Amino acid sequence: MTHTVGVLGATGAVGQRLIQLLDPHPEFEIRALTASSDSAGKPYRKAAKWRISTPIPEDIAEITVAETDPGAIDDDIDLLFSSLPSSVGERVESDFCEAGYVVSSNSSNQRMAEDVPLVIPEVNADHLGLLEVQRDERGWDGAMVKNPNCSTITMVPTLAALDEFGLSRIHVATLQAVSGAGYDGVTSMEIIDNAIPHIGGEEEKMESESRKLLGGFDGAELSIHDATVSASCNRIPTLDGHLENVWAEFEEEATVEEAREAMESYEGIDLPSSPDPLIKVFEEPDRPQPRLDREREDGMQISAGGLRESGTGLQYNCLAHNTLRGAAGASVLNGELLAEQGYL
Ligand code: 2RA
Repeated sequence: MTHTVGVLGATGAVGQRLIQLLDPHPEFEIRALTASSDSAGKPYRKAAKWRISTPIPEDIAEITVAETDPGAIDDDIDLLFSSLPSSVGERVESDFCEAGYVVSSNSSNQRMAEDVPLVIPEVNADHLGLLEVQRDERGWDGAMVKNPNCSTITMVPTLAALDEFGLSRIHVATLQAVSGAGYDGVTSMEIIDNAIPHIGGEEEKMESESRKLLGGFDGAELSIHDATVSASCNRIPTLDGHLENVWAEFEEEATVEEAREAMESYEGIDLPSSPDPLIKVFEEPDRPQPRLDREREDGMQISAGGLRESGTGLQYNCLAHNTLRGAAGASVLNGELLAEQGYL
């Protein structure tokens, strides 16, 4: 069955990636695009400064961009994907849900709200049950599901695989690509020969979102995971792909071999955009690397490697394509989960 979908914030970097992933898509058909009022009223080909290497799909190029307002789009849209800047999303996403739309959002606003499911389908698909609580509490006809920040998505599936040993303490240092900050082309050259520490609130996002994603859901309430998470986030001159160094400590002993086996055998989910396997584990200690490994499984696979004993736990590195798996692809997967579970 095909569902009609729209993209809120369709001219931005993640909005463009959403269009790339949704046209074509086996379950979804794009019918509406919105952007800021400067773009509204223009055909998409004129409104967007298209940065993706393949051309704008022909059927998308002529769609007239609407204002990001529930009154400006058709009400027969089954699902809206949102890649709005957080401050705009904070203001308007709830209006769309109140007006009856189901929203799968990459925007960071409300990710930690108690009645908003923050979901990576392969990790905590059951948290979608929180939508019943959301409906009762907010009185919405629509619904809102969020995916986490790209740096969080890169690490959490590997931690979910290792949680059978009882995660107790996690430290992580990130090396994040410039596309995560919206740098492109010539502007990204500004960071050559440099690295920028402490990049705008990423640390707090990783620390809080990871514990929510790994927490339990009893059908009515979420519990946050007990592990402590401590993050340091850095921007480096890579175009796409976030690489992360993780140190994990456990309640039970976990050997390198057991950890590798747990990651390799961690089950994915059967959705159109989910990779198989979810986690690729490299034997070579110098893999994964962004340029070599970010496009695996259409940019949707998580890679890990360099597993070794360190201090009182294990150390390893992980990688994901930040605008595909970490943003647009994450929202699309959540949309596929909503469809599969009958929310559309
Ligand atoms: C980044 N926060 O800085 C972005 C991605 N969501 O990489």
